[in-house]
Amino acid sequence: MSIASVDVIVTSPGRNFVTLKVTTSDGVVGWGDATLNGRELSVASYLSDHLASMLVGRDEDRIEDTWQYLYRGAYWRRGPVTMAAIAAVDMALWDIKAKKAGMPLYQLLGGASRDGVRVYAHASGTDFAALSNAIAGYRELGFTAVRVQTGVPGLGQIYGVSAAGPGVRYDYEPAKRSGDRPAEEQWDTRQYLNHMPGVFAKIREEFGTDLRLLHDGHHRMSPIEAARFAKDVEPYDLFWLEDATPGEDQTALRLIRQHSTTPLAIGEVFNTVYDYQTLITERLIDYVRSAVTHTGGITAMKKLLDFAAIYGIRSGIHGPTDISPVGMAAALHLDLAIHNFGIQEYMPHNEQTLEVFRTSFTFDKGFLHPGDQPGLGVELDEDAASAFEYTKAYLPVNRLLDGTVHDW
Ligand code: KDG
Ligand code: MG
Repeated sequence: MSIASVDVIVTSPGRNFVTLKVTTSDGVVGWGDATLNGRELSVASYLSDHLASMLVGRDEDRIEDTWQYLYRGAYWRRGPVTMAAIAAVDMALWDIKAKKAGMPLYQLLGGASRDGVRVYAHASGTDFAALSNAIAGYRELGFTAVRVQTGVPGLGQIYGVSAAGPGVRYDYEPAKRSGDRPAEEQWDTRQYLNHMPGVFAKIREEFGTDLRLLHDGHHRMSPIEAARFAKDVEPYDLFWLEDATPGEDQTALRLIRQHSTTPLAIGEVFNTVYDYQTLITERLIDYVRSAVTHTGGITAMKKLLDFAAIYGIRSGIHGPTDISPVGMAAALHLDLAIHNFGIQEYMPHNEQTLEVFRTSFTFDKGFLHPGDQPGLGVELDEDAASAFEYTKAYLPVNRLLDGTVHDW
């Protein structure tokens, strides 16, 4: 058998998604997620203008060989566009292989290492009352872990805080349909550093010590600011502090480590194992945050997580709404199978998205399971997808109060 056709489907059920459909000569269909938030069409073009013709006629079972063919064969390596495109092909081929085997993908990855995948929800609020309300709501739903983000006095709308007001299943969608340019937000690290530790103190007072608390710094602190923050929040026992500093500078994490025992997570903007080389071998992080969708797919992610395992570093796979249900399924199968699982991010998709992507995930008391359908367990409904046209959307740009562009 061989690959008969390769199609790229762009749909926007509330937000944009790029999905790859690979069909074999005897009609088996595999799906892959190629969504790159705010730059979707670049990956769609990479796939349809460059990779599709290279894939037709290849043996769909040769997953490793196809990965190397696309990665080494391009000469130009790495980067989010290339690695999202390779990831989509890789996911689709694993979906096909598992469907042909009649097994859920996690069985081909070694079988389940646990009964379910602990997930964390996004709790946020513009002020403490709204945040506390969101945390309480997630606890009632059974979540055992929440990421907390809150407004900072003096700043307007900031990263990670729902504008929708108090609520549990709030929709926080950072990509804005803002016409031809990104929306702009304001930032001041000093006000943030002075405000946040008190918020964690109040959360621990109100909710006790059981709840796992996570927080995302979203690349905004300098190394020394991040070291101070990590030290200041130590008494509140964070599960992790994510993206404390910008992702390019691996050695920045050394400085944070020298000053604090707050566990560190990084990697959602990384796209290969090489971005982690120093971080893993020097044990500068505790959790790998890559998305399967942006890191070359299941093949590459499994190798990355096995490498991390040698150093006692665990997984914390990226799972925001800009990872489609196909990418989320790939994460869940890996989470279930690997030994060094840490936690999985879970931002539920909206109803329109779930009409387009039919999933078989189940949620029970804070744990997700990918289901036991053969393959990834997600099917895209092409008729439903065609009702939602691509709509340009951008992640915001951040500026300091004096107008200087800052990391968002
Ligand atoms: O596309 C960017 C978002 O996925 C990102 O801002 C979300 O930081 C994020 C997270 O931790 O989910
Ligand atoms: Mg993040």
